[in-house]
Amino acid sequence: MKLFRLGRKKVKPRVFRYIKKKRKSKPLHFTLIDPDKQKPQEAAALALKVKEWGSDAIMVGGSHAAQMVFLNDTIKAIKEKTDIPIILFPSSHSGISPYADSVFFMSLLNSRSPQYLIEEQVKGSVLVKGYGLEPLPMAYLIVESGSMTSAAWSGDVKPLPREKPEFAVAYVLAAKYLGMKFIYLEAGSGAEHPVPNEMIAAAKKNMDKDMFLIVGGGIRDDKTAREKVKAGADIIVTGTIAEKNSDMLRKIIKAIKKG
Ligand code: 1GP
Repeated sequence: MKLFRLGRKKVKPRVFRYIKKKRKSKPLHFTLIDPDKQKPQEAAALALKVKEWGSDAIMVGGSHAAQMVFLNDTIKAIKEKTDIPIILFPSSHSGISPYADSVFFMSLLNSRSPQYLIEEQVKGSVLVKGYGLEPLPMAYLIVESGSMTSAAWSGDVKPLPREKPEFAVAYVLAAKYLGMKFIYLEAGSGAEHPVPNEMIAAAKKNMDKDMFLIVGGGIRDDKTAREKVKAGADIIVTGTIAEKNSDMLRKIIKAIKKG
């Protein structure tokens, strides 16, 4: 089949509109589920729980390329249990599944490797079109967080120094001028320190009104989540805390929704 014939149906920006509409009233919380970490049915049960607690979307992905079969089965199981939007968060083109609603079509802008800057995207673009997935254009930026995280190591990253928000701003401006709608400041899963508030504030100040700032990595309590929202985050992502302390996750979501 010729490439231009793939996915001819026009993809509606449903998830983008959903995020935009929800953000008008409150900041958002996304739950990251790594398909390698639990069985599909457990992931589905978690998705159902977090939706009840007010989480706005499920991101599915991880730093290690999950086996396709786990990825697909996890997404299908989540879909059976809940109607919460499922956004792929792929670490390579093999993290793209036809069963999701949309995909963070992301470039790891502070990677030193062309693989994460553009090569995986070139391979993935054909899948996104063929599967009819809604792409959400995102700049992914990894911030120093105390020690080497899997994301920084696997992505061959030059992490943004914590004390230099101006470096982050330069990347944010580049992403804005390239037309990206989401900026993800990432400390890395299980990070020792989350993204600094000053960096969040500086990034947000330099973004357009129709752009969204995502912050994640190492957010383990409600006070920290609230601080990040106050500093300017539109969307907070948590992953690890769901496995460790679901009561705290509930508190985190509540704190984010206070605005
Ligand atoms: C990783 O930012 C996310 O991409 C989530 O991090 O697991 O530390 O919550 P945590």
